[in-house]
This record gives sequence, structure tokens and C-alpha cells, in this order.
Amino acid sequence: MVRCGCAWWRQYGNFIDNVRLFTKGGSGGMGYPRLGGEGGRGGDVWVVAHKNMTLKQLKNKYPQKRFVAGVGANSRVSALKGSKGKDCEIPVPVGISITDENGKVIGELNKEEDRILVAKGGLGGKLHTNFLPLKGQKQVIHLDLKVIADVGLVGFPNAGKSSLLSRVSHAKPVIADYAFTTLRPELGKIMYSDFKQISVADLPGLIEGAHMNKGMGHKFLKHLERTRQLLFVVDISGFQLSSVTPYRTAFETIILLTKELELYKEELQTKPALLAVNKMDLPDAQVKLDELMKQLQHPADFLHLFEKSMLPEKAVKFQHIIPISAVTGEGIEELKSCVRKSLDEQDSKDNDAYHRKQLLNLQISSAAS
Ligand SMILES: Nc1nc2c(ncn2[C@@H]2O[C@H](COP(=O)(O)OP(=O)(O)OP(=O)(O)O)[C@@H](O)[C@H]2O)c(=O)[nH]1
Ligand SMILES: [Mg+2]
Repeated sequence: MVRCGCAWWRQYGNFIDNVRLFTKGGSGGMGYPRLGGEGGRGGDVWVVAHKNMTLKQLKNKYPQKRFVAGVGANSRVSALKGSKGKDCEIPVPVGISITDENGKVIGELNKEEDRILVAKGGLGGKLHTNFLPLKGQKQVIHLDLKVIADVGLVGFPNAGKSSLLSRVSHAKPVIADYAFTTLRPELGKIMYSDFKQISVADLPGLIEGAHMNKGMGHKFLKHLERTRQLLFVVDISGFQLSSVTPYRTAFETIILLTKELELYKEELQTKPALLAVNKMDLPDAQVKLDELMKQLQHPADFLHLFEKSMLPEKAVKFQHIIPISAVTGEGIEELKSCVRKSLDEQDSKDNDAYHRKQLLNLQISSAAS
């Protein structure tokens, strides 16, 4: 995080997913005691969604991050009822959730021109306030992008998530032969020949106990919540954090990752998931892959090998399983097309669900009238 003025911006390279802003409604105008005149109400502060806006543009356009609405006009002889102060509008991208200082949700902006009132203007002075105006409401708000990427990479450390991101996009994440190389999310875009783009978030490696905040823990899992699909990346030769922790096979890492997601939030398991089996260039990889496929096809036959506490309630159903090598490029084109296919399917399901809901609303309202 970088501190900048009075607000915090969480920044991934050039990308911002969260901002904190100060907002204040305008004060009311003075009343006119002698003639019983009423001051104008202060302006309100609104957050308004715009299609082409980004949080980065918001930051650049309003570096002071303060949004104060106009003061209501004083009551005068020529205008006994003072006019209302000017409203202030904060332009934000579509797909934002707004919370207050205490983390309470104020609302969500899900489509173009959605708007939410975040700070109300104060009332103008009138008889019962002794003609003195009230101040506007002050509110510090947090704006969070609901979705940071289409696809989030999930895997144990060292599985090759960053290597994969650098293979499929122009992103240049740090890659190294030790655990926890990636400490904060990095975004990249897969570009397709028909100009379609899919964003991918490379995330810090996950270890057993992440749901209890071990390793990068919650911070990492929170980012996963904000991706549309999950791409599990596992090392075909398995994983061992250190000489004092147990060695895990590729199948075990998948079971353990699933368990961690479930323990953190069951909803994470409802996201469509794909599996990339990485490092297929290593010796014996094919034999291990055959074994892994057997285990994934008949997990029940192998679950007795696990302690009960390690087993997830539900196994993840992968839409596609793709063997790859982030180093040689094997399987990468197939992976890219599977990712796209899976997202396209999700889009059409979301669209269908949206249309069904619209239809239902229509039926309910016509039945009511
Ligand atoms: N042989 C082989 N090595 C690979 C492959 N992909 C990645 N590696 C190596 O595995 C190591 C870890 O790669 P990273 O891409 O940093 O792994 P990561 O999953 O991002 O790791 P964390 O950021 O620590 O979670 C590096 O030494 C890579 O060169 C692969 O397909 N084959
Ligand atoms: Mg990494």
C-alpha cells in the first residue's frame, strides 16, 4: 500500500482496486428570522457509475480525494426560500461496492448510471432551528472493485503461477525457485487474435492453514473472491514447503487447496474452476499425470489416504484439466482456449439468468396490476 494524502490506495503495479475518500454534504443556508425565511438545504454527495471510468482515473482527476457538496443559499429578502446547494457527483467504474469506515456496506453500483447517496446536505435554517443552518453529513467511504480479474490463479507456492502469467500475457511478474515469491497480486491480460481480452490475477501461493491466516492467508483469499473463475495451478511433482513439513503429491495439493477455499468461504467453491497441471517437461511427469488423472476421476478410492480433517466436504469439479509446461510452452494454447470457452459459457449462463429474472419480474408486476 502507498500512502497518498489523506487516503490509502491499494495498488498492484499500475492497477488500483480500492480507494478511500472523504465526503461531506454541503451546509444549509442561513434562515431569515425577521421575515421567517428558510435557508436552502446543502447539496448532497452521490457516487455515480460510469462505464469507462477506472479508479486510477478517479485518483488522477481528484488527487485530494475530498468531495464536498455546495452550501445552501441564505434566505434573502428577494428570495426568502434559499435555493439548494449544488450536489457533488463522484464518478466511479461500474462494479463497485461502497462501505463506510466500519466496514458496513452502504451499497453497490452494478450498472451504468447507478447512483448512491453517501453524504446528505444539512438543512437550511428555519424557525425550529432558530434560523441557524445545519452542517452536512461527513462520511469516509471505501470503494472496492467487486471483480479484479476474470481468472484468479490458485496454487501452492512454487507451482509456476507467475511463470504461467508471464507466458500468457505481457505481465512481468517475479519468478523464482523459492516459496512466496509473489507477495501481492499482479495482473496480466491474455490477448486473443480476435482482440478479446481476458484478465488474469497472479496471486500469492496458498499453504495449509491459509484460512487461519497462515502464509499470505486471508489477504490472498479475499482477492480470489473477486475473480470470476479459478485456475488451479499445480506442480505435477508435488510440493514441500520445507524439510520439516510433509511432502504433498499433486493430488494432495488439489485436495488441500480445495479444503482451504472451503474453510475460508464455501462460496469460493461455487466458482467455475479449471486445472492446469504444470511442469510437464520434468522427467516422469507423464507417469505422474496418468496417476493424477486416475485419482481425479475416482477420488473416493483415494480419500482414505487423507486425515479426515484435511478432506473437503465437496470435491471441485474442474471444467477442463490441461497439462502444461510454463517453461516450454506445451499446452499453453489449449489452456488459453479452455479459459476462454469456460468464461464464454459463464457469460451466457449469467445472461440467461438475468433474462429469466427480468421475465419473472415482468410476470410478477403484470400479475399485480
Ligand atoms: N521445469 C519447470 N519449471 C517451472 C515451470 N514453471 C515454473 N517453473 C519453475 O518453478 C519455480 C517457481 O515458479 P514461479 O512461477 O515463481 O512459481 P509461483 O507459483 O508463482 O510461486 P509463488 O509466487 O512463490 O507462489 C521457478 O524456478 C520456475 O522457473 C515448468 O513448467 N517447468
Ligand atoms: Mg509467484
